[in-house]
Amino acid sequence: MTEFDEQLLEGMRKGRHIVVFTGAGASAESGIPTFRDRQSGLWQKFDAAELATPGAFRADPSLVWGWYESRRRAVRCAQPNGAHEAIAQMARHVPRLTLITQNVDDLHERAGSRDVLHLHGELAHPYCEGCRRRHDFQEQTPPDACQTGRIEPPRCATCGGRIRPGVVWFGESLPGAVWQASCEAARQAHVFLCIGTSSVVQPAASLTGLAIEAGAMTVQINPNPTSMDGDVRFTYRGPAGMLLPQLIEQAWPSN
Ligand code: BJW
Ligand code: ZN
Repeated sequence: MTEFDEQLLEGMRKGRHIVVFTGAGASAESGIPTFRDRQSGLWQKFDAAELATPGAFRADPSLVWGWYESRRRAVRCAQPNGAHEAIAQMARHVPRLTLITQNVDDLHERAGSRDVLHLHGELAHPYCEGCRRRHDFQEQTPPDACQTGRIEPPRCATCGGRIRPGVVWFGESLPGAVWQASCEAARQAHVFLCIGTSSVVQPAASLTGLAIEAGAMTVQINPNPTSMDGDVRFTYRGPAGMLLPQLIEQAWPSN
């Protein structure tokens, strides 16, 4: 059992606005691989330049679409873990909670969080390259999670353009309104929690700096060192699915 600092617990009880900023580590205990973990990270096995850039999709659409489909299917088969559930629960204890995620899965929503700010898009919401209309999957039965390999991307029902994954690739801008709302929330946060992110991808990682500048109490939960170790006030080393429920229980004991 981790004992959280009393100053933090007090800050959470009194804070009128808590911002939670999550990365791939928040979904790791649901079986969704992170990007940069040494043994299991996606970028250990796959080349980001061949899969997660606009140029990669132009060069080999079926390779890229197939890879994102296999990840979307894996997410559909996964379940939210204790971290997602604790964050949804935290929202019930505070006047205002803003959840900002870099994750492209929907596990926060499936745990009960609402109005999640998805900085890097969503696997479930691909859109047309031509007219940018959202593409809806017509799935009668759960897709086969084991199917991998190349899949030809579907075509847009309106303009015939190619449908692309609904995520933000390297070199692309973040969705403007989501980014603006995230910066505003970070600047107004009383407590800012970074959960399961290596904090190396910009501009997302700069949100923590905005919160620090604005005087927020900053906290990090991660089993490994991160680039923010010297900057945040409280760091707790361990898996978020285990530590976040303990944090909630210590901040707002149930009995
Ligand atoms: C646990 C755990 C457990 C494990 N519990 N924790 C040089 C300097 C600065 C910037 C750049 C640069 N060169 C290029 C850039 C820009 C680039 C960038 O930042 N690159 C860096 C890698 C250097 N950024 C961009 O391109 C962004 N756009 C942009 O800047 O636009 C302006 C521009 C325009 C034109 C040209 C150039 C710039 C867009 C970034 C988009 C990121 N996209 C991805 C892929 C999304 C689609 C997909 O899913 O495939 O987003 S990359 C990937 O990284 C994904 C993630 O959201 C993102 C962040 O990763 P995250 O979540 O932190 O995961 P990990 O794996 O890094 O960390 C997991 C953590 O969990 C670890 O710390 C573990 O320890 C921990 N953990 N188990 C708790 N149980
Ligand atoms: Zn279209």
